Amino acid sequence: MTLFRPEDCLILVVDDVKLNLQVIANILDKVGYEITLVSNGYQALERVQSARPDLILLDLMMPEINGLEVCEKIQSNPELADIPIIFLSASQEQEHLLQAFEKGAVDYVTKPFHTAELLARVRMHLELKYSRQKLKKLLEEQKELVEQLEKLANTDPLTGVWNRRYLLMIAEQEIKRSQRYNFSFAVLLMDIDHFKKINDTYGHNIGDEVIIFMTKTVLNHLRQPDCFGRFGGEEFVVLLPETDIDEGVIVAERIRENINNESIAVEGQQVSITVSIGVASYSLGDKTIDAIIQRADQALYQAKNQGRNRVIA
Ligand code: GH3
Ligand code: MG
Ligand code: MG
Ligand code: MG
Repeated sequence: MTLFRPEDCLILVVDDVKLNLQVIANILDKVGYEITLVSNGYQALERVQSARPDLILLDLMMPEINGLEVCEKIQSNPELADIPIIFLSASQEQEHLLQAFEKGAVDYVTKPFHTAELLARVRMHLELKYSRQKLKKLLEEQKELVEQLEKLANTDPLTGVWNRRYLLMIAEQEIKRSQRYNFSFAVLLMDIDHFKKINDTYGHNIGDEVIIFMTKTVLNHLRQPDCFGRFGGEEFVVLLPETDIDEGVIVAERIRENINNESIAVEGQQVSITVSIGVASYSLGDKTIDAIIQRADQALYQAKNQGRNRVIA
């Protein structure tokens, strides 16, 4: 399987000897590669930036700055570092070869070279480069897919807020954090008052819209670390990290008041809802979230019993 066509590949050739440039250019041209030529290290650095070649054939011994320095400079730029550099050098010295690889070269070919061998090496390094790019793209796509799946698994489709699964997972994490650092954290359990009446009066679809509207109101009045989600039906939960029960009551009261004050236009009339909220907080000895939710549920039950549209801790 070929990953590239030679005419789509630009090869930069760097050599201070004009004849060398011509010979190499001829060889590459016959195969169909695109070529760009420069005759010193400074030009090479400029050309790499402006032309972004797919591969570089780099002479080692050049006046002013030599190939090793050029290679090092290119490699130190993250935007250019994935361009494969093949040294083409008259030097047979082991030390030069080792330095070239140390500076980040992918290969080292000595002059005079065999045409077929040079072309085979160029081809192999281009193939490796394109495989790396393909793999990188696949990994990015996979990462995106995983993120999408995670979002799907953790959010409520109607409102876009977190779902019960996610809320419980975060709550368990908060319990561990609270145990370790001796923090407190508050849980608000919120239920829309007489919601059946909204459904009975306006229909289930309008009921859905009212739920969506309500979640937006709540989101507008929460802090960034707070975790708000749908626990089920028209019941919602807010997790407040590093928050004690008194502060939790203040937040709950603010949410209750904001929902009470706002209304949504439905079929030409303003519909407003109220919520009741039960507040509980983590206390030493709580091993799972169930115990805290249970206390919040009892508080919510009392809020309903005492006339609704209120907060009870
Ligand atoms: P209370 O004040 O005691 O909470 O009265 P309520 O009428 O709200 O009673 P309850 O909480 O028991 O009932 C909730 C109703 O909410 C029943 C159910 O049909 C409705 N409901 C639950 N989920 C949805 C939903 O996703 N969309 C709509 N439109 N209605 C829902
Ligand atoms: Mg030279
Ligand atoms: Mg209700
Ligand atoms: Mg309910």
